Amino acid sequence: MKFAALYFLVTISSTASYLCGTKSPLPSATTNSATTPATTPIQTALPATTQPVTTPAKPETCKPVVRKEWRNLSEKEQQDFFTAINILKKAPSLGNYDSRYDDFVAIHSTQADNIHFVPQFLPWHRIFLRSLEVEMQKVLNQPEYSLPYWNKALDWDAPEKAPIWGPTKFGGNGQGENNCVLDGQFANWNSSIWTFYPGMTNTKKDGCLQRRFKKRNNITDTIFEFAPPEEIAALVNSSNQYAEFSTNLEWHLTHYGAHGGIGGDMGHFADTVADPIFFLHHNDLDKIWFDWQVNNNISDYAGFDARGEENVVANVTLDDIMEPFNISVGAVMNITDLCYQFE
Ligand SMILES: *[C@@H]1O[C@H](CO)[C@@H](O)[C@H](O)[C@H]1NC(C)=O
Ligand SMILES: *[C@@H]1O[C@H](CO)[C@@H](O)[C@H](O)[C@H]1NC(C)=O
Ligand SMILES: *[C@@H]1O[C@H](CO)[C@@H](O)[C@H](O)[C@H]1NC(C)=O
Ligand SMILES: *[C@@H]1O[C@H](CO)[C@@H](O)[C@H](O)[C@H]1NC(C)=O
Ligand SMILES: *[C@@H]1O[C@H](CO)[C@@H](O)[C@H](O)[C@H]1NC(C)=O
Ligand SMILES: *[C@@H]1O[C@H](CO)[C@@H](O)[C@H](O)[C@H]1NC(C)=O
Ligand SMILES: *[C@@H]1O[C@H](CO)[C@@H](O)[C@H](O)[C@H]1NC(C)=O
Ligand SMILES: *[C@@H]1O[C@H](CO)[C@@H](O)[C@H](O)[C@H]1NC(C)=O
Ligand SMILES: [Cu+2]
Repeated sequence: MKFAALYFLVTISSTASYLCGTKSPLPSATTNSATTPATTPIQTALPATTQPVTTPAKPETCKPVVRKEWRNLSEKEQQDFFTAINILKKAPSLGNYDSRYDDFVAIHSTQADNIHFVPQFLPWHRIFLRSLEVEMQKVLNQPEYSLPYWNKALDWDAPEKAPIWGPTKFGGNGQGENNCVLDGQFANWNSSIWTFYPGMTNTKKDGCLQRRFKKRNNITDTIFEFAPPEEIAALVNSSNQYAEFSTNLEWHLTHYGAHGGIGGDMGHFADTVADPIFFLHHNDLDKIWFDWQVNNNISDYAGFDARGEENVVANVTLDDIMEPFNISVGAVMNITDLCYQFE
């Protein structure tokens, strides 16, 4: 038993369109207001059950945006990331959360048990990142804006020295008893959100953005090693079957090492998205998957459900709809259909 199958009763709506050439108006909060009577503390946090609607169609015309590695961005492009995320952090929630940004935290938390240790792990996180990218384009009013990725392998032996942690960038390790992030562009962020931890009771996170670096060689403010580039190459080459590759990636140091090594919110299974570094980390994983797809088989999708006592073959197809996005797995296999590329 890897973790208990607990579910949040929350559903967050984001009616953005993720595909090329489709209109994506920012929905008004009133179309998503809660109608469910509250009976428990968790349910009082519920937004409506309205699902976003996207059309899993082939793209019309679009010029894919080009996602770049963090250190390949200009100063302005880096600042655009912080600007957009901080706008979303101040924008009103479409549900009953702290902000529009926290809606994204809640979407992941809500779905956490459906999207990990199952074949949907990679496609779900792909559409999740794309949905944030579309929101960032809207608040920046820059249709060409692209979500950067962090090539963690470049910093594998001393991840805390990566330029991404600069005091005018993401900031560094958490400080004090609560490991609160006090520097960088997200300094003094707070979130309050119901979440759960596998096998434990539902918990309310209510407080600061937290990081708690897992020390390397017991040295303060260092981060335990990530996977070096040759291990990423071996991972991409580790199987020509999606079923095996997906499992290999999810259980690889390049995935869990960043969650556990950065720690704090990133180390939490469900509310990990509370730290925006999550998006650059998972974008790196998305690129690794796409590299695999190009080298192997872009339409391969199968695998195991490893959530229970033992792994069982998962009953999945490319037609499966990913909640709450109302888009099929098949519609996200080729990133060009989602209107982005990697540099
Ligand atoms: C999901 O999208 C399909 C079209 O692809 C649409 O027919 C359906 O009504 C949508 N479902 C919801 C719940 O919005
Ligand atoms: C960074 O940009 C340069 C020049 O635009 C390009 O040659 C290089 O491949 C890019 N690096 C990465 C990691 O994409
Ligand atoms: C976060 O909460 C602390 C303690 O309640 C408060 O001092 C601080 O102003 C809050 N920060 C933001 C950005 O709301
Ligand atoms: C790590 O550091 C702590 C406190 O400085 C010390 O008590 C502990 O013994 C150290 N552990 C190792 C493995 O060196
Ligand atoms: C990938 O696997 C092939 C065949 O097993 C091998 O020839 C190649 O060297 C491997 N590449 C890497 C980067 O490990
Ligand atoms: C993805 O779709 C684009 C546009 O249809 C196509 O040119 C490209 O070959 C596809 N990629 C793969 C790996 O099949
Ligand atoms: C790619 O994967 C699909 C779906 O599993 C399968 O039908 C197809 O035969 C595979 N193609 C190759 C070349 O292995
Ligand atoms: C697989 O899922 C489909 C669609 O939900 C269902 O009809 C079918 O019975 C399932 N097969 C097995 C073996 O569970
Ligand atoms: Cu996740």
